[in-house]
Parts: sequence; C-alpha cells; structure tokens
Amino acid sequence: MKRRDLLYGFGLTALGIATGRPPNLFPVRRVPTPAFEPDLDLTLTAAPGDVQLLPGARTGVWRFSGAVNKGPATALQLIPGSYLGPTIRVRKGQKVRIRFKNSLPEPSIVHWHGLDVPEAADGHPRFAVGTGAEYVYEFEVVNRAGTYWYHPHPHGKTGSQVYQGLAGMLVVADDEESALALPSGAADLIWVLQDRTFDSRNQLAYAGGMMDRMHGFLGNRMLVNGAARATVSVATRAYRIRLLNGSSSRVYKLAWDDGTPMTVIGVDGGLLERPLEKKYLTLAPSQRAEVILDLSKHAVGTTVQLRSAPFTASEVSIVEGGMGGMMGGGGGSAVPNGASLLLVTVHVSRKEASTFRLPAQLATYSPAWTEDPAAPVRRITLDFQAGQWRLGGRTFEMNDVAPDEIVAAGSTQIWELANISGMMGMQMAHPIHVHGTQFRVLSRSRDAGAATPAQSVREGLVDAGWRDTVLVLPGDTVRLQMRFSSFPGLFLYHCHILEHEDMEMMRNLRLMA
Ligand SMILES: [Cu+2]
Repeated sequence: MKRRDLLYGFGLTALGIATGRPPNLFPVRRVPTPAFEPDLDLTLTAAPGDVQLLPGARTGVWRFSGAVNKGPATALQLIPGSYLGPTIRVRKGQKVRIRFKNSLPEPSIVHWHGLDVPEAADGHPRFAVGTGAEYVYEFEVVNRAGTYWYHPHPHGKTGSQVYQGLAGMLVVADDEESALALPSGAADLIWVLQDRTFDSRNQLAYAGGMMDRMHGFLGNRMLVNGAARATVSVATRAYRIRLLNGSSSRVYKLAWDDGTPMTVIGVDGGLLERPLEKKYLTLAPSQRAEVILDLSKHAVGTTVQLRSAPFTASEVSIVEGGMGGMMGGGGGSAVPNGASLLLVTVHVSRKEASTFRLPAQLATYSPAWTEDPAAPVRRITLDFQAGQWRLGGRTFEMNDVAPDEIVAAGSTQIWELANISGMMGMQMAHPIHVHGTQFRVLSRSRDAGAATPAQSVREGLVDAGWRDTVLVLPGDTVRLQMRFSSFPGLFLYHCHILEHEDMEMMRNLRLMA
C-alpha cells in the first residue's frame, strides 16, 4: 500500500497538513471496516470491454461486472447481451458492502443514485480512485422499495464514463411492496433508455465539444438496455416495467402507440400512493418511472410500441441572440430533442391466464408526508452566464460550500428552483438531482414572460411521489420540500444533464450533525 493510501485510509489528507490548513477528516474507505458485518458483500469492477451492439464490428465499451462474495447469488442479475452493469437487488434493512475496483485507465468513483447513504458511501468526486485502486462502500439500505441506479461520478468525467457504458440498476424491495403482489420475476422488466452515436466502425462517438457541453449530448440511435432495435416477446398478462432515462441529456415523452394510457405506479423514490394514468410520461435524464402494462386483453400476434412522442425542441432548449443560428436547438444532433422515436416493440406472442388487478392503494407513506409551512425557503436560480450554466449563481469547486449551502442533517427546507433566462437568452430544461434525499414537489409555477408555453412536455410530467430528480422547464419555478439525509457530511446537488454536471453546474451541500 502506498503512503498516500495509508494516509487516506486513516482519514487524513496529506494536503491539509502540507498547506497548514486544519486536516480534513476524509471519510474515505479503502479497506473494509472489521466491525461492519454485511448481509451482502459484492465486488464491482469497472473495466474496458466490448459488446456486439450493431451488425459487424464489436463496439468497445467500459462496463461494470460484479461478483457476490457473501449473500444470495440472486443479488446480481445480468441483463443478457447488454453493456449495462449487473442489476443489484437488495432489500430494505440489508447491510451492504460493495468493493469497487477501478480497472479503467482513469480515475473513477461510483454514486448510488437515489440512495440515502453515509457521506463516505455517496461517491463524491473527491473520493475518486485511480487505476488499479479500490474503494469500499458500506451502508445499510434505508430507502423504500424502488428503482434506483448506479453510475460513475468523477469530476469532469461523469458524462464520458456513463456514455461509454458505465451504469447499472439497483432495485430495492421491502415488505410493504411485497404484500402488493405486483408482477414479478419474468414479468418485472427493466428498460434503460439511452441514445448513442456510432462512427463508421461501430465505435461510440462522444464529441464533448463546446456545443455538446452547452446543450447536452444527443445521440442519433436509441438503445434500450444496450440493444439497438429493442424487441420483447411477452404473454397476455400484466407487466411491471421499470424505466430509467439513462441518457446524457435527452428528454423522453413516453407513450404507447396504440393509445393505451401510461399507468404510472412509481417514480424515483418508489411507489406512488395511488396509480396515475397519463397520456404521456415525461422522463428527464436520471429519472425513473415504473409503469404497469396490462396485456391480458390483447390478442396473441398483436404488437405494442413504446415511443417518445414528438414535441418542439424549444420546450426544453431555448437559444436566442447572435449565436442562435449557429447553435441551433439540438446541439447539432441529427435527432434533436423532441424527435418522434421508436424505443421498444412489444410482441404479444403467447397466451397466459392473468388475474392481476392493480391495487387502488399502492403505498402508505410512513411517517405520513405533510407540507411544512414553517420550513425555511431557499431560492436557487438556474441560469447561463459567461459561458457557464450556474446553480444559485455559482459553479462547482471541489470543497467549496457557501453559507446558504450548510443545513442541519435531517432538517426540512423549501427549495425554489427558478429557471431564468440567461446570457443571449439561453435557457434549457435542467433535471436537478439532489444527493442523499428523496424530496416532494410542492408546486410548479410559470414566469408570465416565459418564452415558450412548453405545454407538451409539461403534460407528461409526474410531480407526485418521492423524487430525487426534478425537471425544471425554462421559465418554471418549482417548489420542493427537501427532507435532508440524517447522515452528516458533504453531499451534492447538480444538473443531471451529464455535460452540464461536468461543466460544473453542481454544488456541495454540507449537512451538519
Ligand atoms: Cu442542466
């Protein structure tokens, strides 16, 4: 072990001592804690590899692979033929240790998106480990049953690492959910929606130039679970489908092509109290939704398609002024935001007796959620100035925390996220993600002078239930009730357009014990 690693392992930074500043207590875990007895002990390795994505040459990717060191072998489930990492299945209350091994040619660190975990297990970019190094995560699953995911979070490299394939699902189960007897096993599907651009040799192309960074990268091919033409063969029964928008910046407005409503049962933080029927379901980057697709009345031989319905690109991206003509609305992609897209073709291929009835009540929030009229209000503007997307007028510094970014762990605040017009009129829809919490959307209002009505994307928004990522449309002010993690430490909030995150539309949040 190197001297530097030893210092980190014992919680001191050499830098802190050398510069005369008080040494930071870095809660870094390079080795397992002897006192922590995990129910589940995994190794998760990130490494280069290749997969057959298109006919012809195999595509080079970076991918997670896993192994179970202790606990049920079913805790890791591969998505066949996909570059996606294994789906990690855990139960609420389980103690989990994950040994992350970085076999990439550059630093990385993993974030468990949506999970409420101690500071040392949250994957802050300052914890990134180099090639050949390990980082040990130890936490108890305290979240409700739901569909979460994991992805890298190194500073400035999150977009390119996720793009190259580093992402996986993390599904939490609990007793309340099990009692509902929702479709399970082969009827519990995961669909990860991503867009990619391939070069003439079938390799992933991630430009990462100025336009892609400003507008967010948009690929020209839709992949679902890594498949380029996703088709699923199903029976005449009900399915639970867990959807993740795993794209860098694309917004999906999801609908079934035969007019079947989207029956939404869950969002980022688990099941809704009651199912919700929507004509469209808007899914922003990093958001999850769970839907029920009941095919019991469909005839064998019929087909249903999941599509992203068209909308005007300016609903999520407004570019005006002198550079408007040059920049366009879609970051130069052949397939701009709002294009009509085929995502999944579902073939009803066999008969199966089905007696599933969707319960009218899915969950009882405990403790019951209430709006707190006495909670302090913090207004945070989202805007574009001097070539930077900003949060509250600021951009990211690795250890920087402003006074209004220090709050008591476990406390409640109202956040008003105001998406205001910036330099040259540039304005985009930003999916804002907050680490270590699931929050509630209280209300969404619209600036009277806002440039576009954004009716179409707005129609599909689901603001009910627990969320860790909210889409703030241009001109919108969204009021959230935050209930911060009870774990003290340094956490993050940021835009989940991965190019915006990498260009530092991100800030620290310090939770005080
Ligand atoms: Cu953004």
